[in-house]
Amino acid sequence: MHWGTKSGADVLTGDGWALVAGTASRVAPLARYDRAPAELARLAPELGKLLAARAEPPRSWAIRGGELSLEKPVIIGIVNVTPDSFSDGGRLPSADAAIEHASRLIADGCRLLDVGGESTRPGATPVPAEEEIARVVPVISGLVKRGFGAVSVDTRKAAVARAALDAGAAIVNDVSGLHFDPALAAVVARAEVGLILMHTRGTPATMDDLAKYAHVAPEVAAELATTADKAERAGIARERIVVDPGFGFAKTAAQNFRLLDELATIVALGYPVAVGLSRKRFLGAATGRPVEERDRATAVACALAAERGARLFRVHDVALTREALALAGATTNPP
Ligand code: PMM
Repeated sequence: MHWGTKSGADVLTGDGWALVAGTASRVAPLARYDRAPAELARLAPELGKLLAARAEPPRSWAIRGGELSLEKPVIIGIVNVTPDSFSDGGRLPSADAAIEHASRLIADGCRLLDVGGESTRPGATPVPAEEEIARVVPVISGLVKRGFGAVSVDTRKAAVARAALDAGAAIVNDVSGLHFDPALAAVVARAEVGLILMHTRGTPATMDDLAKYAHVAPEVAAELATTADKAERAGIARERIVVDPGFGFAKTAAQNFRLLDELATIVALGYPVAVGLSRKRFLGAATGRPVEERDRATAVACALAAERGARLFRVHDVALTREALALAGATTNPP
């Protein structure tokens, strides 16, 4: 009753039940774990799904120099130039090898290339900014020079983002969700580029101990909403922001599956949603497959995420994912 008065919704209560009526924007706070009254917190995931089903997700994403259409799913091809990434570390030792690999990803149908020079797997050792710049800049400028389409830089650091943007990157993909480097938001705001804000807690060294949630999807949604507010207050336009729930980051296998199932709660925030499911450990927990044999599970997981409203898919195997997404799309929108 008290919540209803405060939010402007109409509430009718009886013995053990309540009827709440109001516009979607008035009722939406109930889908937010941090806003709903404690007794109603368990409603949040269901309400999030309901609201997401009726939400109009953004149809395009403002990146550097234009818009990326989100009418069709966007596959982001992974180009890791790290000697120690958990799934493909050390496979791309030189800039030429990375560019060659990227050309195959483009041929397979990805619309964006994500170049990363620092592994963020649990317990990974941090890389100094100069080293990270030396790894990613030659690759980014090579890709831009060849006209391979939009390139994003996977970094938590303002100095690396600045160097990558100078080399022609159109998007910054920050796995720390603006928590690691306080100077990063201003770099993105000034350059007027796209931004992916991923959810995590702590750092790669501490995140596994922070995987504690009462309700994972609404809590991740609430934390992402706070991060996106912070980005907007720093001068980054709302149309430039994509959110990502951060599969495998500060989440147990069970929490990752619950989050995937309840992804609509994240979609309900109103930003385009990206997912990074590729080869992650929780896929192995369900399939028993080692990391190098998880591309099929990745493709299936992407189709499930697409059904729940995700629009961008960061993967290693572009061809398989493209096929899975084509099937998911045809199921809701027959060709
Ligand atoms: N995962 C990894 C790295 N960067 N970026 C986004 N936006 N989302 C993710 O889930 C994500 C990411 C770790 O995976 P990798 O070592 O295979 O690149």
